[in-house]
Amino acid sequence: MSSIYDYFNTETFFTEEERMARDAVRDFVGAKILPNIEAHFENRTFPHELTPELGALGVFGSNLPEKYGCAAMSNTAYGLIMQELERGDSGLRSFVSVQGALVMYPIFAYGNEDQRQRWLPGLAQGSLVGAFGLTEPDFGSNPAGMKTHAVQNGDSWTLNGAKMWITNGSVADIALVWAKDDEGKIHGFIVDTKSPGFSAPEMKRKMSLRASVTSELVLQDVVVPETDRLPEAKGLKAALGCLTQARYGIAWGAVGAALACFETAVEYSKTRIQFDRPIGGFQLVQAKLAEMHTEIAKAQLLALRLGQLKDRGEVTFGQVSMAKRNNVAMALDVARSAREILGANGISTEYPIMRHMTNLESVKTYEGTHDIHTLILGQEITGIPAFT
Ligand code: TGC
Ligand code: FAD
Repeated sequence: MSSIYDYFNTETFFTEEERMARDAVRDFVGAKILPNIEAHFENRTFPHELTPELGALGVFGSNLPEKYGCAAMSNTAYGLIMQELERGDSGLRSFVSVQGALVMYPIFAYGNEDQRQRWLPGLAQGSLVGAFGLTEPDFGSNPAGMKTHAVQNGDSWTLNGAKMWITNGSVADIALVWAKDDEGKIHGFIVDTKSPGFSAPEMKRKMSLRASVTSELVLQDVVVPETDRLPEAKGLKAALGCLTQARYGIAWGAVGAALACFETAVEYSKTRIQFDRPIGGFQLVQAKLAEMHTEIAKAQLLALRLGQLKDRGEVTFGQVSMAKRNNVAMALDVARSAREILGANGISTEYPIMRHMTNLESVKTYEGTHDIHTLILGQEITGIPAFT
C-alpha cells in the first residue's frame, strides 16, 4: 500500500531480503545514531565506537562477495542501506560509502587475490577503516591534473604529495592514494597510514558534515611496496570507476535525508498553530509540501530504476551522474523548504533539518559537483566535452 512517504509504492519492487536489510539499518540508526547525532554534529565528532556494530550489520561493502566476508547483497539492497544511513546523517552514510565504494570496491575490482584476502574481511568487519585520497589542494573537479608523485625503486614505490578533504583520513588504517608515475600514468596504492612520512591532519573548521572526520593527507617520501599497488588500476579511469560506485550510493542516500526533512515538516505543519489554525492548513504551506512530496516520489523512482539497472549490470556512469545530480539537488531543496516550514525551529538542533541542510551542501559538492555532473550529461547529449 502506498503512503505519502512511498507514494508510488516502490516497496513492492523490493525482495524480502532487501526489505530486511533496509529495516535492520533503519532500526539501528533509530536506536544508536539518532539519539546522539545532534551532539556529534555540534561537537564535530563521529561515533567511532559503533564501527564494529556497523560491520556486524553488514553495511560495509554489502554488495561484495561473501568469500571476502561481505554480505553479497543486491545493489538495490545496498542503495536502501545508504538511504537509511543518510536518513540518519550524511556523515554516517559518507563513512560507509568511503569504506565500501571507495576502498573495498577498488581492492575488489582492481586488486589481486592476495590483496582481496588480506584487506577485505577486516574492512567488512569494521576492524579496519579506509580512506580514499584523490582530491588535492589544487585539483578537485579535475583530478587528472594531480601532482602526487610515485617513483618506482625496484620492488617499492616512493610517494610524495598532498591530498585534501579526505573523509576518514585521520582515523584510517589504510588510505587508497592515487598518484602519478614519471610517465604521467595514474596508479592506486594501498598506503598503510602508520608508514613513516605519512600524516593526516584533521580539517576542523567545517560547517557541514560535522559528524564526519575530514583530513588532509601529507605524503613525504612514503615507501609503499609494489605488492600494495593495485595491479589492475590503470589510469584515472580506475579512480573514476570507484566514484561511480559511491555516486550510486549517494543517489539513494539523498532520498533518505529528504525523507527525514519531509517527515519532520509534515508532522510540524499539522501541530504548529498560527492564526488559530495548523500551519498545514494554509495553501502556501501545502504548496511547499506538495512540491517536496512530488520531488521525493520522482527521486525514489529514479533510485529504484538505477538499482534495477545496476543489478542487471546495465547501468552507465552517465545514468549514475544524472541520479546523483538530481537526487542531491532535490534533497537540498526539500531541506530548505522544510526549514522554512519550521520557522525559527528550522534552524535549531532540536530538529534535524538544519543539520541535513548543511550536510547536503557538502554532498552537492563532493563526488563531482552538481555542475560537473551537468557537464558530464552535456557531453553525453552533444558529444562535446565542455570541461575546458
Ligand atoms: P575522461 O577523459 O572524461 O575519462 C577518462 C576515462 O574514464 C572514463 N570515465 C569513467 N569511467 C567510470 N566511471 C566514471 N564516472 C567515469 N567518468 C569517465 C571515460 O569514459 C574515459 O574512458 P576511456 O576508455 O575513454 O579512457 O576524464 P577527464 O580527466 O576529462 O575527467 C572527466 C571528469 C571531469 C568528469 C572527472 O574528472 C570527474 O568526474 N571529476 C569530478 C571529481 C570527483 O568527483 N571527485 C570526487 C573525489 S572522492 C569524494 O569526493 C569522496 S566524498 C565522500 C563520500 O563519498 O561520501
Ligand atoms: P573546484 O574543483 O575548485 O570547483 C569550484 C567550483 O568551480 C565548483 O562550483 C565547480 O562546479 C566549478 N567548476 C570547476 N570546474 C568547472 C568547469 N570545468 N566548468 C564549470 N564549473 C567548474 N575527495 C576525496 O578524494 N576523498 C574524500 O574522501 C573526499 N571527502 C570529502 C568530504 C567533504 C566534506 C568535502 C566537502 C569534500 C570531499 N572530497 C573528497 C573532495 C571533493 O570531491 C571535492 O571537493 C570536489 O570534487 C570538488 O572539488 P573542489 O572542492 O576542489 O572544487
